[in-house]
Amino acid sequence: MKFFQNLNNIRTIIYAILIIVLIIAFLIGIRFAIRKLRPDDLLNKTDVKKSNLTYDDSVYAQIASSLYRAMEGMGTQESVVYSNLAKLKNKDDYYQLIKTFGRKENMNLIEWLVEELDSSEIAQVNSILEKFGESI
Ligand SMILES: [Ca+2]
Repeated sequence: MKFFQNLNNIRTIIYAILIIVLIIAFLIGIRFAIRKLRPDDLLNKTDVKKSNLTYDDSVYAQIASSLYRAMEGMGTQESVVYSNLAKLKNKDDYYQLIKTFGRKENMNLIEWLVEELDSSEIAQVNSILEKFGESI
């Protein structure tokens, strides 16, 4: 009798462990799905009209890397952020920059700006992006 009770207990414990493992696997799966979707979604949705672009690809790459250098690590060089964003002349320049910037440390450009800037600095950025009807 005792043997069968013990067997039942072991079976219950094994089932409990299996269920916990399944729940953890499920949560990890959801996390990955969210992480993969969120930034890619934004990058994929932004269609760029190549004919509207003001600059060569290399210029967007330069702007993207200056922005990243101004924001990465401790503090932020806000004036570098403003002056680089001010080089954008239209929506397609902006979208091209977002695409070129891609993801750094798993964040896209807009996520970087929102994370690095306070509300008055975001207002400053929005006043730059406003001329072609964009905001962060
Ligand atoms: Ca920083």
